[in-house]
Amino acid sequence: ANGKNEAAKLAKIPAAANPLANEPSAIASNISYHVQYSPHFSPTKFEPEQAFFATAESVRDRLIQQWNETYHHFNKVDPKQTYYLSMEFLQGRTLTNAIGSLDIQNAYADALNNLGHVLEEIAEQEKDAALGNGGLGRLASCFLDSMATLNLPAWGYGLRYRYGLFKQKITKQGQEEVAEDWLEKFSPWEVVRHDVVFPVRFFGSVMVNPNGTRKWVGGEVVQAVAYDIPIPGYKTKNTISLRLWDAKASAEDFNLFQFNDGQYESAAQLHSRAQQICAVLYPGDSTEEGKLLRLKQQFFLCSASLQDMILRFKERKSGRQWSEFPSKVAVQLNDTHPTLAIPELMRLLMDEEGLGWDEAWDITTRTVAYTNHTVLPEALEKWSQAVMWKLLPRHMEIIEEIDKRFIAMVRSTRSDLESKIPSMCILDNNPKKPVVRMANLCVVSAHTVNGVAQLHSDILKADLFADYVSLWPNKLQNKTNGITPRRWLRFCNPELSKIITKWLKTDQWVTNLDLLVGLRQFADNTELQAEWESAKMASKKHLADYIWRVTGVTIDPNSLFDIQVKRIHEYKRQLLNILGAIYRYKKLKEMSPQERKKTTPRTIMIGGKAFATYTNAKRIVKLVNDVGEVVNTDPEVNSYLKVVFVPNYNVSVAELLIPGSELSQHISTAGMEASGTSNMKFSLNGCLIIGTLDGANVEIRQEIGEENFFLFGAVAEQVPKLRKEREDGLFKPDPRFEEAKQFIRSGAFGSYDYNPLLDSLEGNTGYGRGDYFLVGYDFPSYLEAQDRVDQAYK
Ligand code: NBG
Repeated sequence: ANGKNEAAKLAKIPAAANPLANEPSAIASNISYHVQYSPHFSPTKFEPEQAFFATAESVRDRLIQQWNETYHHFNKVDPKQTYYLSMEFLQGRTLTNAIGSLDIQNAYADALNNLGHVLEEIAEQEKDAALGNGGLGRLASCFLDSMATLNLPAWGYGLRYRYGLFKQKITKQGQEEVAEDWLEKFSPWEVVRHDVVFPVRFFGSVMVNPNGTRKWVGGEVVQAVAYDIPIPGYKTKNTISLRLWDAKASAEDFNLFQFNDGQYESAAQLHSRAQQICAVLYPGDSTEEGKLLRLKQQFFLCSASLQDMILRFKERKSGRQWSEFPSKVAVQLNDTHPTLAIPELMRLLMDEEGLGWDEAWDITTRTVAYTNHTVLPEALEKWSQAVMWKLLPRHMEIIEEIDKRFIAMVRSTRSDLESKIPSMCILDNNPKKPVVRMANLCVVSAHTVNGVAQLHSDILKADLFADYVSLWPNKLQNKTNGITPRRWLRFCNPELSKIITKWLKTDQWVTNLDLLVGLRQFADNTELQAEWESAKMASKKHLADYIWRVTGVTIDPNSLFDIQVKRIHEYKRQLLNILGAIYRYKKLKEMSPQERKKTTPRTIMIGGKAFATYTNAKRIVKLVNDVGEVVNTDPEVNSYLKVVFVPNYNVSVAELLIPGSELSQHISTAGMEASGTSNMKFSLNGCLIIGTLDGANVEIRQEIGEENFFLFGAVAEQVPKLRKEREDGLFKPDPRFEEAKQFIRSGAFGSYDYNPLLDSLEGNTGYGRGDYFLVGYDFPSYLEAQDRVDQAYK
C-alpha cells in the first residue's frame, strides 16, 4: 500500500481556509484533519484502512451540510412526507456513490493521490452494509436513491442490525455462514441522534379507564434510539435520511442491587434482552423464541417510526388538525413485515391522542399503503394469535375489531361474498392453529396495494387477492420495480457510461434513462461498436482478475461470460443452470478435439447465498462447487467451459460482476418470481438475457427487444396443469434431462450424496416434491435457448 507511515507528513498539510470546499487541496486538508482529530487508530499509520475512514468522514462533513439544509427546508415547507418502512435495506458501500452524487469524485481522486493513495483502493476498504436478504432489501435502497434524486421529501425507516446478512464461506462441505461484522470498527456514515429516543412497549396488559377508553400498560419497555444515514440525491442538494433504530434499556433497568450481590447476569437481564432485538437480521424463525424475536423486531420498527412521524407532524405546525395527517404523511409498507404499523397507528391515535375509532380508522386507512413482494405461501406471514396476545395485547384487540367491522361491512353491502368471508377475513380461527393473516390485514386496511411487476400484479388480482378486487376494484395496482441507474451503471461502469455520454452528447441519461433510446441510431456505427466492445472487455478483465483473487480459478476474458447471481432458491432454478452446465460438459467430453474447437467457449458464474436451514439450496451450492472443481481442472475441456461459484455474493460483488456480464440467467419457474430486479441491472450494462416469461422479465423483454432475450420454458398459465400431469405420472422426461441427472448419480462430481437433491426432481416419492419447479419440463427448451445463445455469440 502507498502512504504507509505517511501520517507524520499529514500534519504538514496546510489547513484549508474552507475545509468543506471541493478543491483537492481543501479535501486533502480535511482528510488529514480527520486523521488527526477524529482519531480511531493510533496516530502513526495512514494505510488504506485509515485513509478510508478519514476520507469517509470528510465526505460525511459535506453530506451533513446538505442534509441539514434539506431538513430545514422541508420543515419550513411542510410537504407531504413519504415514509418507507422496511425491515431490510441492502445499502452496500457508500463512498463511491456519495462522492459521485456530490459530483466530486475527481477532486477526491486527486486529493487522495496527493496523499499517496488511490481512490479505488480506498473505496474497496469499505464493508458492505448488508441489512437485507436480497431483492426486497435492495429495492428499498434503490428507492431511497431515487427519491433523493427526484427531490422528494422521503425517509426510510429500518433497524440497525448489529450483524447483517451472514458472510458466505465456501469449504469442502459447501456453504458455511459466518457473522458479518459491518460495525466491527464503526460506520462512518451513521450519526446517532441522542435526542431522538422513543419508548417501545412489549407484553403487559390492557387497562380500561373509567370513561371506557383503553390503555396498554405494564410489560417491558425498551428505548428506540435513532441512527441516521444520509442519502444524497444525484447532483442535487436534496439529502434524505435512512433512520435506523437501535434498542437499548434505560439505566433504571440495570439492577444495581443484584449486581452488587454478584448476580451479574440477572442484573443486566433487561439490557441483554434489549440488545437481542437488533442483534441480527432475520433470526431463524423455526423456534418459538425465534418467532417472538422476529415479531418484536417488527413491532419495534413500527412503533418507533410512527411515534417519530407523529412528533414531526405535530412539530411542523402546532395545533393542527388530525384530519390533516393523511395529507402530510404517507406510510409505505415494504411487504407485510411492518404490518403492525396499522394497529399501532390506530392505538397511538386512539389511546394516546384521544381520537375515536372512526376518525382513527379514516386517518390510518388514508395513510397506509402496502406492497406485496411474493406469492410463495411460505413467505406470506401468519402470526400465531397466542403469541400476538402475549406480546401485543392491545394490538390484538384492535385487529379483532378491524376484522369484526370488515366482516360486518361485507355482510351488509355484499351478501354475494358471504362464502368468501372465511378466506378474506384477517383472523384465521382454525382451532388447531389460530393465526393472524398479515397480508389480509394489509389489504383490508391499506388505501392501495401493489404488486412489483405486471405479471405478478395480475396474479395477485386473479388469484391471491381476487376476492378483494370484486370488493375494491381500484385498490390493487401494479408498480413494476426499478433500480437506480447511478449505482448500477454510472458508478459501477464508468467506462461504458463515458461512451454513452459521448454518443448522446449529454449525461442527462443518468437521471432520465428514456434518453438511452438515442443510442439506437448508432447501433450499426462501427466506431461505437469498437468502443463498446473495448469497454466490455475491460470490465471482463477486471472481473476475471477478481475471480482469480477470490477463487484461484483463471477464466478467459474471450469466453462468453454467463452469470446467474441471486439468492439460492429452488424456484429460481440454479439447478436448471447447473444441470445445463453438466450436460454441456458431458457433450464436450464426448466430442473430438476438432469438434470442440467449433463450440463457443463459456464461463458460467453462479453466486448467491442459501438460507442457513434451507438444505436443498445448500446442496445446490455444493453441487455448483463440485462441478467447477471437476470441469475447471479437466484439461480436455477447460478451455471451452469453466464453472465458477462466486462466493459471498453481495452488493459490491454485483457491482463488479454486472459490468463484465454478457449473458445473464433469469430462469425462475413462470409465475413464481414476483419481479426480479437484477435483470434490469444486467440489461443496463449491455448484457443479454436468457429467461422465462416471469416477473419483470416480461417488461424487460419489451424494452430490450425480443432479439436480445433468449426466451424458453412454460408460461405461468400452464404451470398448474403441468404440475398435475407430473403428479399423475403423465410426464415423459427428455432423455437429455435423464442423462444429466444420471451423470451426477454416476459420481462424476465426487462422492457427496446428491440423491436427495436429484430425487426432488423425480415423481412424488422419497424426498421428491414431484419436480414442483418443473426443471424437467423446461430442460429441453432451456438447452435449445442456450444453443441459440452460442450461435448468437459467434
Ligand atoms: C422479493 C421477490 C423478488 C422481487 C423483490 C423486490 C421477497 C419477499 N420478495 O422477485 O422474490 O424482485 O422482492 O420486489 O423478498
